[in-house]
Amino acid sequence: MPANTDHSSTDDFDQQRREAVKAAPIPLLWLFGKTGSGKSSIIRMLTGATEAEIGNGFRPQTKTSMQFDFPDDQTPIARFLDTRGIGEAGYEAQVDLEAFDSLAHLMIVPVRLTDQATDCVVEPLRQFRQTNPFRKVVLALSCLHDAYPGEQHPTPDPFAALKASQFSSTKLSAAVRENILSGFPDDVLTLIEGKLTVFDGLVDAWVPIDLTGEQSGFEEENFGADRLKEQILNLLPSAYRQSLRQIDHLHQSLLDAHQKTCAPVILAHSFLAASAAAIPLPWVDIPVVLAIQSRLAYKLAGLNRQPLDAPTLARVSATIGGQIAVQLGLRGALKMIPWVGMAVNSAATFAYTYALGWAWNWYFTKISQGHLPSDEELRNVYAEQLKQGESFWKRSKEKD
Ligand SMILES: Nc1nc2c(ncn2[C@@H]2O[C@H](COP(=O)(O)OP(=O)(O)OP(=O)(O)O)[C@@H](O)[C@H]2O)c(=O)[nH]1
Ligand SMILES: [Mg+2]
Repeated sequence: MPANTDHSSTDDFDQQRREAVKAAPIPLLWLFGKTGSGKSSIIRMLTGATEAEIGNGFRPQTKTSMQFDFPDDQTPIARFLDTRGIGEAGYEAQVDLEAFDSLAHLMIVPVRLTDQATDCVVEPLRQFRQTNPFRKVVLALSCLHDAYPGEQHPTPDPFAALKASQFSSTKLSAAVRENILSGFPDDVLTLIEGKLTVFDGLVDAWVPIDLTGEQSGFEEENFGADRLKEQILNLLPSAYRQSLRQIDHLHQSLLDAHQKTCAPVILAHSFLAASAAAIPLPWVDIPVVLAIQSRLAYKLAGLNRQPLDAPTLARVSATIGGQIAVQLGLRGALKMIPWVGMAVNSAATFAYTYALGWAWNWYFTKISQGHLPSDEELRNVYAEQLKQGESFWKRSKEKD
């Protein structure tokens, strides 16, 4: 087979990758809240990324806003806008609005329950709402503990008895106060009602949260996290839900810290490969999918602190993917390979990339333990993960 690498220069691939990212349904969540309101904590809770990863990943957008792409900006599955300087001199909401209005799919507005100086959030929000009444907004009433310092949350969580629709109303009925939320002190409920009144007409749902984090001494360190996720999924345009759902699903099923680091990387590449395969443009074709897959292999090598050379890449990929030519230069030859028909299908490309990623990850783990996996072992791991990838994709599609 001819290996004409000139077709697959890095520039060429990068251009195609950028187009694939543009076409992929990657949710962009706009966090709009004062400093210390809990924006970064919400990003951490939703993605499982560490504080350092989030801090290092921010890229400046406007004068007062930054974007964080998860797991990275090359192959993102979710994007977050973090607005800073709200309530400070010189903050210009109009500038952010112009920059993000057409991009953001959902706004999350964290407000500390006990914060009484909320005009600086309410006024820009009113303006955003007038300009774009269709984009949904979630009010996250954060830091509940500020209202009952040092005490645990009531158990069982009284909010769990509220229906999802009751979080879309900005009124707490007397019946809800007395029958459902009576475990909270009266003044806490009054604070909540106060906030709901202030944000009446400006938000589509509200969620009480308290993301105290580990080592805080609280029994429930992520109070309300699931409710917030549920509201975000409810309010996001449906095309954008899938990737967020997948992050969560993965995190729930992975206990091992190393796997948790690799999982978003595998997921993001699988997602992007699936998007690239779905783009109905002649230039985003199989080599992009292959390039994304080999980039994934290199990325996983890095995360596992293992070297990866071209012969190993070729050997392992050929073993686990059947008779696949992985060299990026085989653009012409690839058209003749039987599985091409399969690879242009998004669902199959997702599962295929997902399985490849986990098989690579398993391979590097074994190598680091001093064991060179046999072809058969690799094929078994790959086959098992292929099934997982298929059901993963199916499950997250079914919920829509
Ligand atoms: N108890 C409690 N603490 C929280 C909550 N959310 C955030 N915090 C804490 O409040 C502090 C600020 O939270 P961040 O998430 O960094 O706030 P931010 O909005 O990103 O702030 P800036 O980056 O300064 O704009 C941190 O020490 C958090 O641990 C919450 O819901 N409950
Ligand atoms: Mg922050």
